[in-house]
Amino acid sequence: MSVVLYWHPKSSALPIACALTELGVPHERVVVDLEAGEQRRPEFLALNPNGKVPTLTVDGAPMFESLAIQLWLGERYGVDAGLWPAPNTPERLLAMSWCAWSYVSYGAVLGRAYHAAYGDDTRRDARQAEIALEDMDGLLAVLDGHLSQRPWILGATYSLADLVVGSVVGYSAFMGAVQNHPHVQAWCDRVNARPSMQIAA
Ligand SMILES: N[C@@H](CCC(=O)N[C@@H](CS)C(=O)NCC(=O)O)C(=O)O
Repeated sequence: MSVVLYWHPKSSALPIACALTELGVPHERVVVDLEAGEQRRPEFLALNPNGKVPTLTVDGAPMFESLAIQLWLGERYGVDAGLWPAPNTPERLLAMSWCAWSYVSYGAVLGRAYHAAYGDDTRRDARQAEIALEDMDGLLAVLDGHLSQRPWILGATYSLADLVVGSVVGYSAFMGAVQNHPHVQAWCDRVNARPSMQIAA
């Protein structure tokens, strides 16, 4: 199976490169120069009409959206690698739930907070940034409660769910909400210490 990751090391494609590494998937990485606008070239738009990285091709067939790619990697390679739960197990349900939580629920609030705090003049809004940070804090409190009962998202052992959720939550740490949640902070540190997370950004 030929797997190609179209990425840029300083982008949301980085966690996909980390997951491919963690799972030991042989793959090729093609840098898309976002500053030069390579993502808008017709040959790239034919793979991903959104013009974004990450984009993955599998035997030439494209897929996009980080969450979809991560879930597919878990299913295709993670079960064999012992890093993703088998189908039809309670752990699989939990893994999918937390991964969606990170990209969809937490990701939406993180996006709001980011644009309100650091966006261009048309989007920056101190009050909205404050509200979004409070919302992030509320979601992190839920994750903190979960991690106060177990060391990893699925329980006793590390899994791809930790890499996925940890990438999204870890990215948001610079905004200042993570360190208020000691279990989340300690877990982020453990996730980030994995050799697979050391790909240069
Ligand atoms: N929801 C998408 C977001 C992808 C995304 O926004 N990628 C950015 C890099 S972090 C990008 O390619 N931007 C190029 C552009 O918008 O021109 C995912 O998770 O895959």
